[in-house]
Amino acid sequence: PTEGTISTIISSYYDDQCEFIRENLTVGHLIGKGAFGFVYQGIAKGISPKEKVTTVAIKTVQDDASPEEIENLLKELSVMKMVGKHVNIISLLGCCTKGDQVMLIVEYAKHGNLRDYLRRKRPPGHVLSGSYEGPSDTDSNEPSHTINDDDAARPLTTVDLLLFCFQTASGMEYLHSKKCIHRDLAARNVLLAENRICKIADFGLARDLTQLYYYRKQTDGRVPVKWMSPEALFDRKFSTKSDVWSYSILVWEIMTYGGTPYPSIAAEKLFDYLREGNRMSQPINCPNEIFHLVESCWTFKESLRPTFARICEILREYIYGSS
Ligand code: ACK
Repeated sequence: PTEGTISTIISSYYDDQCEFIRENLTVGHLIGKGAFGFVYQGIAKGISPKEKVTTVAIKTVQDDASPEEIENLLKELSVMKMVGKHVNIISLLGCCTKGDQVMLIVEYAKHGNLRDYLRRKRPPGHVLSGSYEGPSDTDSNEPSHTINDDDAARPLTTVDLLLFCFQTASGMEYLHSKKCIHRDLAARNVLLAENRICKIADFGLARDLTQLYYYRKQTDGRVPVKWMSPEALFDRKFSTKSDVWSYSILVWEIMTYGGTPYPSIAAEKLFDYLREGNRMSQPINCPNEIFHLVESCWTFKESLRPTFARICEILREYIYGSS
């Protein structure tokens, strides 16, 4: 790959409307890294009309990234632009494509990912529904996100958990209305912003789900297959309905304060396990009505699963009452 190839790719994505002046962006500390690249915290001057400076998250790729990796980041940028803004999704604030490095500037979520947040907030002595997977990996570490929030000290109630379910469903309803399928909905891909607002992240990522690595156990013990519907798992058929299945696993994660799904089932046994009709059990604090909803979302036959519009309706009624 030559310099020329890369700059041609970048310039084909150039959009004046979205471009942010590089000099007004200060890149701060690293908050996340993965196969995709790096996420930094940063400060952007004048990016929002509401304030002089805004704390932002900056997504970028390694210095030695391949043209393909750069293009994936630019594709993510296009999807984010196409999707637009909703309170329950991480929105795009701008991008820098002019300099030597492509950077996506997105909303900053101060509490980090929902899974680790729930684990940090797990009430002492909380009994997991047969899914205890050892001490949570963040228990002894201070999170890299600053938590001196309004509400950080307050324990989570069942209503808070149900609000997380509702907010993520609202974000997904919006995403689907924009013809975007997530394909990797899980608590690790939901971020928590100020005032405990859930925001769906990484919906624009290009994912090669046909790759074998996706089926292998990840180094941190998470097995992505456990969020995948049977038809996604075996026919690579991703749709709004496979997102609904993943959502049922997400709700289960929320109600168990970040429990690990099917801890005793090996990834390669999962399909048979599900086909035989086995599912996870009802978390202790999960109300019956909500568990019925979860069960409808993990119906084997995809056409019988509800839409996110219907899920939102049910949750809204349960949380706020029908009036
Ligand atoms: O809990 P975390 O630090 O929160 O772990 C992940 C990590 O980067 C890899 O995705 C963090 N992260 C990603 N995007 C954002 C964002 N927009 N705001 C705050 N943290 C983010 C995430």
